Amino acid sequence: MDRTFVMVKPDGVARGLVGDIVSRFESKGLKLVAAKLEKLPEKRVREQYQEHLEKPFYPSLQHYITSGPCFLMVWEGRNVVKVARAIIGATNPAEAAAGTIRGDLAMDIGRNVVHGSDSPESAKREIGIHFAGTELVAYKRIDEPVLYE
Ligand code: D4T
Repeated sequence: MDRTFVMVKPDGVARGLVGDIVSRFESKGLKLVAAKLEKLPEKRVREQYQEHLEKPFYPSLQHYITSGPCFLMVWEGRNVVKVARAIIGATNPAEAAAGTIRGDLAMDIGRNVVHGSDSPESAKREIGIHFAGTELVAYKRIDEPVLYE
C-alpha cells in the first residue's frame, strides 16, 4: 500500500485542530501507521523544506515551524499522496476549496495548518527524515474489505 507524510503545523496544534484533522483522514478510509507530537529541530525542517531554502519566505517558514510542537503522521492507502493532498486543499487557504482542511480551517498561506507530501518520492523522503522504520506499525483496519473493490 502507498504511504504519505502529513504534519499538523504548530498553528494547528496550538488551535486544538489535531483531532479534527486526524478524523478527516480516518473517516476517508486511510490507515494511520505512525504518529507523534514533536518540536522539530531546525536540521529536520531544513531537510524537509530543502527545495525552499533559498526562497524569500524560508526564514519565516522555519521560524514558524520550529515555534511549537507539530503532530507528525504517516498514512497508508491506495493513491494516498493524491488523496491526502485533496483532503488538505490548495497551499493558499484563500484559494482552498470549502470542505478541505485549509479551505475550512485556515486564512493565511504562512499559517496553513497542515503539510502533506506532494509526490510518492517526497513522501518516502519525508517519512525517512522524521520516522525510524520501527515506528511504522503494521495492522489491519477492520473495514479494509469494504473500502476497496
Ligand atoms: P506544505 O509543503 O507545507 O504542505 O505546503 P505545500 O506543499 O502545499 O506548498 P509549498 O511546498 O509550495 O510551500 C511550503 C510551505 O511554505 C509556506 N509558504 C509557501 C509561504 O509561507 N509563503 C509562500 O509564498 C509559499 C509559496 C507554506 C507552505
